[in-house]
Amino acid sequence: MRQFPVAAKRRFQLVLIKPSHYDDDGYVIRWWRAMIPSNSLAAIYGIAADCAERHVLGPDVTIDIEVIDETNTRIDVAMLLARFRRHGHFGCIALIGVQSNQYPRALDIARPFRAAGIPVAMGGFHVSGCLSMLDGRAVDLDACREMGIAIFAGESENRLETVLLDAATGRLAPVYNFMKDLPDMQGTPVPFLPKPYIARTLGLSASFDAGRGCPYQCSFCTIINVQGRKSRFRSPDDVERLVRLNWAQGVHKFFITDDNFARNREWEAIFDRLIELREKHGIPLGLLIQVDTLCHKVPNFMEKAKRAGVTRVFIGLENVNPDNLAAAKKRQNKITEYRKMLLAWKAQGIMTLAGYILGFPADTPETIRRDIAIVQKELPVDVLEFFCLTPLPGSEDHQILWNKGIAMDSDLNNYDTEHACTAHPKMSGQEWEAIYRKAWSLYYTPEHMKTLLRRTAATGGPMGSLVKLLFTFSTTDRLEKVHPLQSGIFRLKHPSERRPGLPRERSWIFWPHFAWETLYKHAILAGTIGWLLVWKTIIARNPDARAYMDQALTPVRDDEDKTLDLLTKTAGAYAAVAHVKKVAELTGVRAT
Ligand code: B12
Ligand code: SF4
Repeated sequence: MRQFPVAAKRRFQLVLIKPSHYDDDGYVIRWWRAMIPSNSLAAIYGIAADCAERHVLGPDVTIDIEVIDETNTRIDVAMLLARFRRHGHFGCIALIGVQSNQYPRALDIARPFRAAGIPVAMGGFHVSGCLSMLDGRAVDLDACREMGIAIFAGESENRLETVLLDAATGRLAPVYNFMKDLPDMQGTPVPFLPKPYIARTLGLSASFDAGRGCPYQCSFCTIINVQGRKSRFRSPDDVERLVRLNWAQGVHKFFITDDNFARNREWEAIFDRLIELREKHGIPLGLLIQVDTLCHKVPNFMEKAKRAGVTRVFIGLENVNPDNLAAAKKRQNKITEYRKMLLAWKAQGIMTLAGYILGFPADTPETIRRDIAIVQKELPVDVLEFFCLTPLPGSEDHQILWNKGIAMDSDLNNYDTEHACTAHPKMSGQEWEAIYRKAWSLYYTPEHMKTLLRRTAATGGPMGSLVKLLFTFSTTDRLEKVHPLQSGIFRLKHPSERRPGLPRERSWIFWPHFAWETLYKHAILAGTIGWLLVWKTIIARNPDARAYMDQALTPVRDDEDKTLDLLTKTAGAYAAVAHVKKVAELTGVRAT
């Protein structure tokens, strides 16, 4: 717990909790070490620490800040209740960055604190998305009102202190709605977490959002309706400040969480500053960024990304069928550009991770199998991540279904992009979820993992890093039944953390089962890592490794519209190629 000492008479207890959610058996998803740190927590911690340093509750009040990320830490409710009692309930439980799938768990966490009369506030994408797109009560927001939890919609830069003041004076409002007033980010407190909290995640990396907002209009997206379509950004000075703050505690790897860093209006100035920090000041930056499929067309973007220290890039590929992309209003994704873009990242030696959504209107189990095979053979992408198309509260898709009264899953815990939450025109819910689960093993076959290692060896990419990713992405859904983005090392469970309403398992059944499950999973994990390391060594030592070539690595050719399955297997692909040719004819620019 961080304390900000002065000659204080009172100590305000601010407990920042990022809730996890329940797995399919009803247990909280929690790990000894979670995979990725929570940027929402880092953002609020930075703002709260600034409030504490400025003594926003008065000169005689110290703010004690505690951070709990439930994906890696068990919430000790009894200990927290005792602490609040010691401080005369002077404080607040802040439920941070609550997504729709985490909303039921967040309410369950809040219950004992509200019962004890402790102020509780909640923010994040569920409440913000609902207030942005729906009537202010949907979906399930009345549960907060009934329990007396303050809802905070919008962004808390320059606003958190209002909430803290209200909590300190026992006057928390039911709703704080700033959705129509998105703040500028420049000069605001930067995201930051002290090292002991970062150490509870793997790889000692931190995170920050260099900007918010995306210009596109994908119908499944919540981000544009919560953070807006206009690009807002931190200044290069802000970014330097947070890099130096982290470097001072030995942290130099960052996940830049902008949904589309290529559309951050300040991307170049930010990269330039990061390049300076890396090349002139010797900070060994390692960065993961998220971009769109047209980023290779932004002059200098990829070259500067490399120099700034980007080692991994996440791309919202989403699908290879243009009919599906059009249905989701994701028209900026041009399948005719996919190979150029992915080859350009390969040329920089940067690994690509692509999101792939299953359950668009034209999808069936058969077309999904076909499309995964096309990706394996023809696209030089390293890691593919699958998601079920989900009407996330806050998205246009959800708003349309809600307003039309079309049935959707009433359990928000399932809105984790791993479950079928509404009907599909061509697949039953079971078929959809079955092909989602199957997709992981269809892509991560032993043969394809060897191919990915060969491609990386041939292009001089980081093989050790690829092994780590393949290990995680090939095993997590199969063994843990959760998405790799929610994963970690050594799954922890406790009988007391089962979802209310489900029976509590007896200890003599629960613990032997847990021990057996853990042993079994770790035996498979050990086998997989061993297998990957053996193949990495064999492939890396092959004297012909650099000469390896296959369809995916082949440079883009003019006749691909006739030879590639990617461009010939669907009516949408034909139309996309015809469109590119027509534009080329009219403008005189080469078609492929
Ligand atoms: C980085 C990220 C991740 C990271 C880290 C998680 C995190 N939240 O930091 C990782 C990779 C782990 C991740 C995983 C997942 N994610 Co994610 N993630 C994001 C992303 C890109 C950025 C989050 C972020 O840092 N935003 C910036 C912060 C500052 O914004 P914020 O959280 O909204 O917080 C601000 C305000 O809301 C407010 N606020 C927030 N909480 C509180 C509390 C109080 C009391 C107050 C006063 C104010 C307040 O103040 C903050 C500062 O202004 C968002 C999209 C986005 N643009 O936000 C998706 C997003 C949050 N993720 C989403 C999803 C679905 C997931 C997964 C379920 C995907 C999966 N199947 O694995 C998992 C869940 C795992 C988990 N444990 O969270 C969805 C949630 C949609 C929804 N309606 O629920 C989003 C919106 C993306 C999308 N597809 O639409 N994610
Ligand atoms: S490109 Fe990404 S962030 Fe932008 S609207 Fe589409 S899904 Fe949302």
